[in-house]
Amino acid sequence: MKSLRFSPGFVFAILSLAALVFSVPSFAAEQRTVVNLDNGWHFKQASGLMRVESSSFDDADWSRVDVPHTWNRIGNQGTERSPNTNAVQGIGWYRLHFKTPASAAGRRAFLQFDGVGEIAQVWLNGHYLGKHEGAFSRFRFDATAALKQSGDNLLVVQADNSKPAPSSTTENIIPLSGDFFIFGGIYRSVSLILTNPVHVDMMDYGGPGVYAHVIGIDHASARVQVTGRLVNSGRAPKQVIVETIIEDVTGKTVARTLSRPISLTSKVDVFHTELRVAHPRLWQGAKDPYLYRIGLILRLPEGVVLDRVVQPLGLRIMRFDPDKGFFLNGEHLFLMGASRHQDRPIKGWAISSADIAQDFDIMADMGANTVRLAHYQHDQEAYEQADAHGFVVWAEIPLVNQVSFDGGPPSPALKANARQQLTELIRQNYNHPSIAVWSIANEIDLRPTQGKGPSKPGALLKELNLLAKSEDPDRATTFADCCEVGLPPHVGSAIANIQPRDIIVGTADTVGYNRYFGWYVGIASDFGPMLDHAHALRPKLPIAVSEYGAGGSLTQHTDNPAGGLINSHGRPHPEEYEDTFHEMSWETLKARPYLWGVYIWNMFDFSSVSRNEGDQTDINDKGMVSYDRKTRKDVFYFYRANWSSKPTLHLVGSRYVDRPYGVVDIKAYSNAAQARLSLNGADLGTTPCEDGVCLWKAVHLVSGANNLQATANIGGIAMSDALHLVYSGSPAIVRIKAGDLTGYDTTDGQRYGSDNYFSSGEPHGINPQDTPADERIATAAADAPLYDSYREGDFTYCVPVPNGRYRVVLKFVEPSANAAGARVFDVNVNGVRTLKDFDVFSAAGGKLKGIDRSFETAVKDGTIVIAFRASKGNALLSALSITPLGH
Ligand code: GCB
Repeated sequence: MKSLRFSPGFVFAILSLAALVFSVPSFAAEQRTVVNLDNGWHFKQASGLMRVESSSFDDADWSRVDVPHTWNRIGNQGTERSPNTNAVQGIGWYRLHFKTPASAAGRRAFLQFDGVGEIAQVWLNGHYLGKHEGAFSRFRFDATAALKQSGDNLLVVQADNSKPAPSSTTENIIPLSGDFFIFGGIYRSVSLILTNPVHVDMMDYGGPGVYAHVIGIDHASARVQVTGRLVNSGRAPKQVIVETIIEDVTGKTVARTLSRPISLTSKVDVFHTELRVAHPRLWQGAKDPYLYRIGLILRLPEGVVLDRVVQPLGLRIMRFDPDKGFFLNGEHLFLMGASRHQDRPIKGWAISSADIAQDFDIMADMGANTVRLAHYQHDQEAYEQADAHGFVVWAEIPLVNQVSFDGGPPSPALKANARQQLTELIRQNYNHPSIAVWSIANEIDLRPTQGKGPSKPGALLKELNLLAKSEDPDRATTFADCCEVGLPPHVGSAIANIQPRDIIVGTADTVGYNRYFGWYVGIASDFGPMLDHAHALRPKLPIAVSEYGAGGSLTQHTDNPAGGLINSHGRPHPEEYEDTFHEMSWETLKARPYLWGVYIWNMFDFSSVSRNEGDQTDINDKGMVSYDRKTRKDVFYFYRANWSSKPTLHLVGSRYVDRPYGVVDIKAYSNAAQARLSLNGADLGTTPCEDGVCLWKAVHLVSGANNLQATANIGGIAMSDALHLVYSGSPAIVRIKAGDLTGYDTTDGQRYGSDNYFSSGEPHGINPQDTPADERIATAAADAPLYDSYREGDFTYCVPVPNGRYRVVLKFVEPSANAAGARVFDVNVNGVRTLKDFDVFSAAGGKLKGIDRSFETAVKDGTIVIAFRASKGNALLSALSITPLGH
């Protein structure tokens, strides 16, 4: 027997194995017994408690809880933190009394924890069983000696999610930081597993002890190599026979090996065998996620079954090509999907199987064929869902943002913890066919980019890459880079020379780029050139886009996403901005065949205590779907229209009911060739749908209720969708707040809509974004907020209004010039020069003073055209108001 080079996977409770058909009688009492320990815990969130593990400790006043459980509660609707928030990071205690099962005599006992945030220390009947550091992986303790032969047992767990800081308990546990909350508590299931003294290894980094590896597939057969770690905890060597079976989905045995009697000694023995599946049906992703099951059965030569472990088996070959992308079983597959975090409102990480299944159903419905399970190991059920749905998975460890607090190399203890968490990830998930890549880090080059000093992750990344390759030589490695030097224009280019700084792209087999052009940096059109540059720089490196995204709030809206500056780290986050961002980004990404995959950040809004954004608090709102999974944002349907073959027709903007403007563009996301629109029953005609978008321009709303209905025939299926809008304005009154994304209601009740009907110019604010409220400069004007944004440059407004005579009022403020003459421009209204050589500074009598100019004009062709042309500096405008004369 050789030692095991690679491993893990996942253990099925023996209780679920009834479907296996064996040639010998099975003796259930000799196999595994799994006792669920989820219910009836006592809990207290407290530090400084003494002797909690003792049976005499009084927990009468503690709360009664069941696990999965967390004490934290993060993230709420609204712009203030909810009083129900619990962001306390520290210690929580759990105590459980349970009875020794009758079948325990003479057997080994293991306590299994599927996930505890973040450090777990465990005592059974006062005996210290040990500590596990890391919030995401399954772990086990051998509890045989501590378990009572009969009667009542006391299990005590201390969970510690202290915030990582120098000298904290978590100072050497990854992640040291990250844009997600580390929930404290026993947030996944707990069980007691009883085995025969001769059993498949339970102590292999939480792995299943049975690892199947596809070594070759052709049309005639698939060869599967199986490694089993076999343990004999008894004193004397034991003769066993190892049977391995592959079953198809109906439970029929399609391959089988039976060993000669093997003598198991008291240590771990590693067993290898090879099976051949004739005429294999491949695991083909979403097209045909066909799963076999592989079972390893340990029995005595006379037939008594001692142990069985069953694992999923998918026969598939995955490959990455730097120019052509990803190949599954020899066929090209463009991986399109999103990242998923595991939390939900109120429950935090303590989610249910149904929650996990729902997440995968939602992703499948969007048409995704891949998922990045970010930024850490998810529940086993997530990987099972991926196997079953046919999602290709990016799996990763939580090595996020930094490897040390001071920017230096990681400590030996942190390195050891990263190695442990990577080994656990790989061993526990080795058998999932859906997993394509092991990711060893995320944005580990962020610190220098944020100006927080140097970054030295290089040596650790190399080490982790080697570890992943030695654990699993067949799977590719990757990591998500945020800030590689030398890819202009991008995050970090301005401080690219901060040294010492490790160059890390190229360390793993592939790389993913996390880039947010048009959100945190630059504009959406920077994305393509950046990717092309990266590809040219390293032509042999397969690259993906591991993150791109924009916030989208359900209650904040804009009439024109180009109308104002987005405040990426603040408020508002109009939903329509997220739509446009993704329309533009997807156009760029789909045109780059060398990318092996693209991952939207993120599938679901998720909690993060550093976020006060959009209309929520402590939530990152870049999801396609809301935090509670109840609302699919409009952008979800954009991707569904582009990614899924399911008929899709979705009118955009249903949450933006009360509209300020009477003339609007109506948009639907659809995979129809064309769609028809009606308004209050009147036909508005058909429009072609291109790249998933159907657009009806300049639809005239009526006063009051506007019931829009879109219809389309998609592959013979009649589809329709409705949109209800309200327009309570008058078509002859148009008020626009220039340079602003959401508009403003004046103190006397006039509604200025968000910037609209313009071409050219750039939006600006008087105050830089994120200026604290008490530091914001106000304009000296009657209604100052109306003047706090502006459009600047040479630009034109074409405002639709009914024919007639109008008063036009233009509102200005000089935001920056300190003297007259720096900014001089003309304004033409419907071809008539209305302002000549206008200088706001002079007219207003200084900087930051509001000044209005008012004119009359006549409209004969349904539009007022107002053109701004500068002769010195840039023209600008803060707001405009159009009202009919005599109004
Ligand atoms: C990133 C990080 C991710 C953040 C995301 C964001 O690059 O990898 O953890 O949540 O950006 O939304 O800023």
